[in-house]
Amino acid sequence: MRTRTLATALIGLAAVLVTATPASASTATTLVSGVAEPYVPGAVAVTYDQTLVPAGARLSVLATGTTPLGTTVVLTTHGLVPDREYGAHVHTKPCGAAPADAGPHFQNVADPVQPSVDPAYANPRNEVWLDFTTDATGTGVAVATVPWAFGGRPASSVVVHETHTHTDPGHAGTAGARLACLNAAF
Ligand SMILES: [Cu+2]
Repeated sequence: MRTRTLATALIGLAAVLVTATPASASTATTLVSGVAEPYVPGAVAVTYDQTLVPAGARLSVLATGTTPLGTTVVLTTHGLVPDREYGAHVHTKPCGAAPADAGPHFQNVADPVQPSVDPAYANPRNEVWLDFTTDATGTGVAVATVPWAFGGRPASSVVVHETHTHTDPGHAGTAGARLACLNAAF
């Protein structure tokens, strides 16, 4: 509950800061919120499974700029299936018509072997994992902090998956089907 309150406050604060920042000023803060819909060109949030991510569900992501502590990413969801586990990660490419279009996970140190299922690379310190469990109203919150910056490298979306993220060799980083995608240029 405390995490959820903090996350809500952070997103509110970021919204104020982003709104108050002139368009010409650069800001390292990312704040995107979208309502899930079946794919159409230009959609901010896309659902690929309307049973598990109903159209109308809201997905929001906030990423801080780099601080001495690294980068923090907050994901909030509303309108998902209540009391259910989901996985989520930052992916490299934007959302597309097909779930696979978002590409692989963003990795700070790229695994030379793709797809990456080696825990040495596919782990929550080298990738941004945003797994969450919804509450009785379908609201979910996840916070991830990593000790590095995106630094302009391709990191263009958050994908919501079917299960929490696996960690065992051969399956590390996988989390079942891709249910939804939020475009967010980190
Ligand atoms: Cu993923």
